[in-house]
Amino acid sequence: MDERLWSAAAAVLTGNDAGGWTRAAPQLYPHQWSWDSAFVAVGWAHLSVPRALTELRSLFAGQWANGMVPHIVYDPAAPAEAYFPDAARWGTGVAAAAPDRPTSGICQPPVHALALAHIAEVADRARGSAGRPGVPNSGAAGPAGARGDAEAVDAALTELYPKVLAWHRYLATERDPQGSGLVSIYHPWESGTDNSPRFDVALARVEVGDLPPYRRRDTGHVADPAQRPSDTEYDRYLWLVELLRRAGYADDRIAATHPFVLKDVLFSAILVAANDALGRIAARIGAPAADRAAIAGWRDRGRAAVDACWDPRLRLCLDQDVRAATPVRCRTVAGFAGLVAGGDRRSELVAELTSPRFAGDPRMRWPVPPSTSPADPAFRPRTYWRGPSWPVLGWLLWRSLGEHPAAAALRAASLEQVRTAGFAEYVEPFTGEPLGSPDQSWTAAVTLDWLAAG
Ligand code: 2M8
Repeated sequence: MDERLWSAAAAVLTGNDAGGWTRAAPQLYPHQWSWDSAFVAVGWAHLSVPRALTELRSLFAGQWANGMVPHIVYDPAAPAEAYFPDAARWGTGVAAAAPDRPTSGICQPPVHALALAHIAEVADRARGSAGRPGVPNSGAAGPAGARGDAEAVDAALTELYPKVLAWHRYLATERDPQGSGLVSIYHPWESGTDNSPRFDVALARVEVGDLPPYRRRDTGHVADPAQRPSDTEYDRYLWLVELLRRAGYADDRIAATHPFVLKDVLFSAILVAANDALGRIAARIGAPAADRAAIAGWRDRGRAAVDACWDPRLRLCLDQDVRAATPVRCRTVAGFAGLVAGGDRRSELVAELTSPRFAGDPRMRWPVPPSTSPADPAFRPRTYWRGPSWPVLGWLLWRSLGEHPAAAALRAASLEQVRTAGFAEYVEPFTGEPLGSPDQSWTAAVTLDWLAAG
């Protein structure tokens, strides 16, 4: 165990702890982001199981009545100018929204059930090894009670399970009215991979109308504004927000009229893995058979649909652009959706992941997957989701690889990367330069999990 790295990662989570929830990053992202908070809970589990559960509880306090978990739960105590778009810009005072929590009006990939199942596993393991020195969260590593006793964990699973189920049901129905197994997104921010080239064609079709004026805040928090999305992209992002707001965040209206609708293959794959995890939780707490059948049905339907997005030429799974009725042909990390969903393409996808088009590019400082392949014409090594590597996505792929030998190599390379680049939001893949925000919570969280797996 690398004690120094462990303590440094723990210090990032503690430093970003706002009391029951964790800022995604200290300056750039001063609120609670949905999928960040799930990854963060994975890390917290190794420090304190109760704190990890609180992270998810506080996020789900912002859940909407229709089941949607909003992508940002705002800190009402943070000044409005801390982040743009601020809560007011979303105009989410609609019937479905949580009454007492300011939130955004869109969502992000559903990592939460994975986090919840992970917390329960860490708690089970820690109880099995209680007090063994050097075993994270074994009683030796955390404050008294940090392991979470069995009854408290089961009570938390029982409390959170219906909320997670409602969230998955929302995605499987409102976001997939066709029953295709693939989730529709209405905004690149919903993918979590905001300005990935995956969205270039669909975003270019968006004609910006009478957009209320705004001032960006993000570019002031990074060393070089060129590391962030462009102003043209931002105008379109804000225009999409405006259209969603004007549609009252009503999914049926949006599905019929919104100019940007994509079947997001990575989001859909994460939902498959999350349904797998939710199925395990449902069995553990003795949930009704009808729930368990629905969860298994969503999982199987999603897995088959992700598999059908396979493109034999690019050797990746592709998003589907609903408005253009075409697959989105580009090489990005989202193409490994089939690994995350656990379908039949595993060996082909591992071969592609480790090929010179991705982690095996000999120019890479460490063999970790870049967000966009250097073989893609849109690749930019320093620009946000267009090339840099994101440790958190490396973690998602690592976790999906299970016992495959490629997993150990990816873990080792990722740990080398954080040892050198620190807990950066993203990393220039060739030079290893840390980019974006320092002390990004989810980078620290996945580091804890990688270390605990050693
Ligand atoms: C980034 O997204 C936000 C908008 O949601 C932004 O750029 O302002 C993305 O990397 C997203 O995936 C992440 O959840 C968020 C906070 O880390 O930052």
